[in-house]
Amino acid sequence: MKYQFPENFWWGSAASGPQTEGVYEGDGKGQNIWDYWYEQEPTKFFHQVGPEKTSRFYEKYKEDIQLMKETGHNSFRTSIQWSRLFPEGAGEVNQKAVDFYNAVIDELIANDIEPFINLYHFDMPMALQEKGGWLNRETVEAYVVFAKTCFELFGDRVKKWFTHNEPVVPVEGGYLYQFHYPNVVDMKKAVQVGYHEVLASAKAIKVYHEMNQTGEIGIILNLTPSYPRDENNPEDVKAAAIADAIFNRSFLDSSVKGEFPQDLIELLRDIDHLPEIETGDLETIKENAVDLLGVNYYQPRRIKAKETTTKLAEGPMPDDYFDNYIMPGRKMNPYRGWEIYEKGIYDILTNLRENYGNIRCFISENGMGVEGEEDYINADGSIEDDYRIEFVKDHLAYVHQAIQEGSNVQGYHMWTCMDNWSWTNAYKNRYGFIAVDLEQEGKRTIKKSGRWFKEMTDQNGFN
Ligand code: BGP
Repeated sequence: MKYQFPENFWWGSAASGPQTEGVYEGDGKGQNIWDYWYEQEPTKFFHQVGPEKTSRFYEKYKEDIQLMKETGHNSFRTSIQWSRLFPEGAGEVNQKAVDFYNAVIDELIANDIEPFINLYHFDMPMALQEKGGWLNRETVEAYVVFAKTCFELFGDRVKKWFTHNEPVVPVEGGYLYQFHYPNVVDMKKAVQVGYHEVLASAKAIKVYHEMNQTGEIGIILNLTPSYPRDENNPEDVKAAAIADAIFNRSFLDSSVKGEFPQDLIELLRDIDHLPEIETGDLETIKENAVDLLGVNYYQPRRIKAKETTTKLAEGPMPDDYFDNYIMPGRKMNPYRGWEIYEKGIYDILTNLRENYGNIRCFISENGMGVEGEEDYINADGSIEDDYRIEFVKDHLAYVHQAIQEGSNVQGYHMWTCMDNWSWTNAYKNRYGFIAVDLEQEGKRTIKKSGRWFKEMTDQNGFN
């Protein structure tokens, strides 16, 4: 079968400033929570490569953009590091940061690669985190200034903006399950943090539209379809709906429909965990829905009704409402511990078509992290990552099916272009189309998947 995609489909990859740039304390960059955490606990991170180095995009961006071209990109997403532009989170703009992001944007455009720019990718400036980070309402206002400054500086050339990448992750990681700084367990705080992220997003969208900018602004969400163990068991179905409300609809409904799901509101009210809301907030959220949606998809969530009574923490936790279910025989990515379920991507797109006004969307991340890719290396240094090619094809086949059925899907971005530094795995799991050799100053080599991607995008599809 031939999988042909619509004309002008966005093909490319995604990355983020903190995971690729490196150079902390260079050219005036301020500290963010990852720089700080790494300094405090370097052994927490594999391979001892921290965010101060990552993949050296700051110095190698020109070379990297050539490699993007060679691997068939017509678009590329990265983020502007808040702590690079505003070293203190607010106040003075760092001119060196302006110069750097201008140079990156111009280089992308000169190579016919459309820049997609995200504003927040887990990287709270430390100066703001010390005052509570997203818990503190002042951070929302500082974020709006940051966003407005970015639109003013780069909006003449950047036409695709995103307010957040995966806003649920700082909530889960920082305030529930301890894999992001500040590494606490407190569901009430988690709710407030999530609420402030939603509010900040709506306020940035409002500013963007008030400035009469000519592009579009959206949000990038990691959607994890929530499947009940037994569709005929009402208890399993109910548990799966709660997981869906907490992890998906919390941000999806508020971003696309401008309102929070009623079942989530009731759940939070029952445990006295509703966030602090100021007059006018809900109107701002209602009136400033996104123009387009980025969907990051890696894995589904399998859920069953609560059987175990184990408590994870003193106070309420999401897991008090459901158990995660390990489906027998499921296909796994053993390195990352994530289930590979290609049809999940189709189910998400169908849900968006049927229940979210068929909002214009694109796959903004999808990918496969693999440990020990050096085992697949050729004599010429390239990497035979056929499994990655299969992974992309299998997911794209479902994207194609959704498009045939009317889904409003505009593109597909892989995570990621260059192997890059990851929050909890450093360089253990490699995701890139292009290998980065840490022993050789970050030397780049295109993997087999990168070459395949070029052929595929040249034909705008595959067989
Ligand atoms: C997404 C993030 C990315 C990236 C990716 C891979 O959730 O948006 O920043 O890191 O996941 O996950 P990981 O690096 O944790 O394996």
